[in-house]
Parts: sequence; C-alpha cells; structure tokens
Amino acid sequence: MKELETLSRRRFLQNGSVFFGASALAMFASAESAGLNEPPLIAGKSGLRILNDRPLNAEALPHLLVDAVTPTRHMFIRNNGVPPVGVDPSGWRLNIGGESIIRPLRLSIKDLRSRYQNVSLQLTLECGGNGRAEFDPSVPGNQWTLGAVGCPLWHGVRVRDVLEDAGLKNDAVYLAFHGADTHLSGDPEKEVISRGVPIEKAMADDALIAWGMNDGDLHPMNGHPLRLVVAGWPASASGKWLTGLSVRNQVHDGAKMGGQSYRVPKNPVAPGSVVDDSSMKIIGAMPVKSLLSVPQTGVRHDRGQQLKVSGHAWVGDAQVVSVDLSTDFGQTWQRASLQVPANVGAWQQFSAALVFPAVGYYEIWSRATDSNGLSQPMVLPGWNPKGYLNNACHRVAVHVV
Ligand SMILES: Nc1nc2c(c(=O)[nH]1)N[C@H]1C(S)=C(S)[C@@H](COP(=O)(O)O)O[C@H]1N2
Ligand SMILES: [Mo]
Repeated sequence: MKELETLSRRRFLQNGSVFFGASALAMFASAESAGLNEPPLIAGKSGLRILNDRPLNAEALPHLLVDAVTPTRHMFIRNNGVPPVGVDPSGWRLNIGGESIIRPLRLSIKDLRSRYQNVSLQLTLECGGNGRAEFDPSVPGNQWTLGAVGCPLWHGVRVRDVLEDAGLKNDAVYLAFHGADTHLSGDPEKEVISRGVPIEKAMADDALIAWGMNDGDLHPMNGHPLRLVVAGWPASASGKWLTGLSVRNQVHDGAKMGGQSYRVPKNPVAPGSVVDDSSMKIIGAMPVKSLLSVPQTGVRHDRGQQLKVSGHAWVGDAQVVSVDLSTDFGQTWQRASLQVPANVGAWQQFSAALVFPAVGYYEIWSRATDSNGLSQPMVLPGWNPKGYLNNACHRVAVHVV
C-alpha cells in the first residue's frame, strides 16, 4: 500500500463515514463514501472498510453481510501486530503445554487432521470492540461501526479432543494461545496478544482449532494456516497464526489479558469515567445482538410494496429466541421470523415483510432477545473506557416514497 493512498483514505474515512450519531440523516452515509477496499487492496477480500493499515484492521459493511455463511472475502480483519510472512503450512507446528498439561504435544497440521475427529462448524466471531464508534464520549481504538462480526464455516478439530489427548491436570483453569505474529515495536521478545478462555469454555463443543474456512484455507489475515475459533466470546480470544496452546493453573496473564484490554468495569460507570485496573473484569460471553443486512440503510421504498427485511442475530453461550422489529422508533414492535442456528455457536437468520402507513422517513430497528431473557438496548449500553460490548439495536433508514 502506498503511503499517500493510505493518508488520503484515512482523511476520507474521518470525514466520510458517520454511521451513528444524533442526526438520523448521518445514517445515510453510504457504503460508497466509506473508504472501501475496492479495487481489492487486500487480496481475497472485498467490500471491507479499512480502519487502519498498521496494523491492518478492516470491517464488513452490513448490507454486504447478507449470506447466512459469511464468505471469506467479507470476514473482517482485526490485527494487533504484524502477521507472519512466508507461512509454510507443512512445516507449521502447534505446541500444547502449560502447567496443567500432563503430556505436552507438538503437532503438525497433518497430525491434527489425522489424529482427531475433523469437524466443520459455523461459528460467530465478533470483536469485543464492534460498535465502538458510537461511544460518547468517544474512546480511543479502532472505530468499528457494525461490521466486526462474521460467521464463516470453519474446518478443524475440537480443542477438547486435543487437550484430552494431552491430558489435563485437576488444577487446569484457563486455556491460553500463542501466535506467530510480531509486535509492532519489532521487539521479538514481546508477544502481540496472548489471550484465551476459561478451561470450561475451551472444552465446549464450539471451540475449534481450525485450519480452514468456507471449504478453503484460512485467509492469511484470518490466521492462515491455523487458528483458534471460540464462538461467542470476544474474538480476541480466538488466536490467529496459532503456534501454541498453554493450559494454565491460573487465569492467564498474557499480553492483553490485564489492565484495560478486553476488560470492562465490574460495576457500571458514568460516561467518561476513569476506571482503575483493579475495578475491571475480563469480558466473558458476548451479549445478544442483531444486524440488519437487508435493506441497505438509505434505501428508497415504494409505499405500495412490502419491504423485505432480513439479517442475523447472535449471542455468546446462549440462543437467540426472538427478534422484534420497529418502524416507529420503538413505540411498537413486530416479531420477525427466526431460524434455529446451523449448530451451537452459529448466528441465526431472521426475516420479515414490512408495510409503511405513509410516505416519509422511517427507521427499521432490530432487537434480539436471548434464552436468558436479555434483549438489546435501544441506546448505547454501559459506557466503558475502551468501548467494548456495544450491542445497541441496529437501525437502518428507509425513505418511503
Ligand atoms: N495472533 C493473533 N490473534 C488474534 C489477533 C491478533 O492480533 N493476533 N487479534 C484478535 C482479535 S482482537 C480479534 S477481534 C480476532 C479477529 O479475527 P479476524 O481477523 O480473523 O476477523 O482475532 C484475534 N486473534
Ligand atoms: Mo478484537
């Protein structure tokens, strides 16, 4: 990428892409004005909005996330460091170790494929910071709007099968990952990110060590040749370019596990508060959320016709039980039809046909409810210093003519 291009694109992004905000008209900021990855700047990706180029971060646009199974080209990219280059899948090794492993293993991808049951599962990954752009007061970090989420089909083996082979000691508490990317500082001693999940989640059905997506290899920016995929938890727990798994006898203390990273206040705080590290907790399962992928915001719609509406709804470690839609700013709601997930950990599709009483400006709001009885808030939920867990209702604008 040429530096000049990058600079002008950045400026364009700053001025051209307002997805949220007090002004409803701001929602008309269209895909075309959003600094897209068109023509392809990242091989194998298309329709991504680039937020940052070092490290590379790019999100999908809601109206392009129409498929039940997210195509590789539309899967978002969230890098914290510099991805490995010259990756050789046949020489790749995964080390299984840590204090709470009985028999450490060193496995090739061939070993993984041949020794354990191969599974293909559709698993949702959402960045913990998806929706950060809406925080007020604003917070630093990638200004994700809506598209740091996707649900491709992943191919691999269950983490559980590999850990059971290595044998877990009774004191196992946490699964940690190690990746082959390098720190932005260039310091080879510094890990970019080494996070993970409690051992119970690692042993669940929807935690995979994956070598493929959508019937092909992993995309280089999505972790080729090997990654962790832990559905429903902040995607930061799903280590890319996976070289190691450590089973720890304590809550993992790797890079970006502590301080303010991927952590939220234990108790709600007023917007703009400074929160001490000791008053923060690690983010667990992601909250219930939905995304309208049809229609594209700003659409013009003929009043005489029904408007077909569809999208996806998801939640970590639970199931979505209903999705409701409003066209009158939340005064009344109507139930959408909702599909069951393809498998545990996959997002669910909803659809409806809407009619509008008169011409004019409308918004469609979508609100999902999960099996724990929790629904999406209509406004930004609990402000937090790093802008995580924004699961406010998605809103798209419609001009009825
Ligand atoms: N090794 C490594 N793994 C990583 C990251 C990273 O920077 N390095 N980013 C994490 C974060 S914050 C997210 S949101 C997801 C993004 O996965 P994706 O880029 O495949 O969409 O990868 C996670 N795994
Ligand atoms: Mo993330």
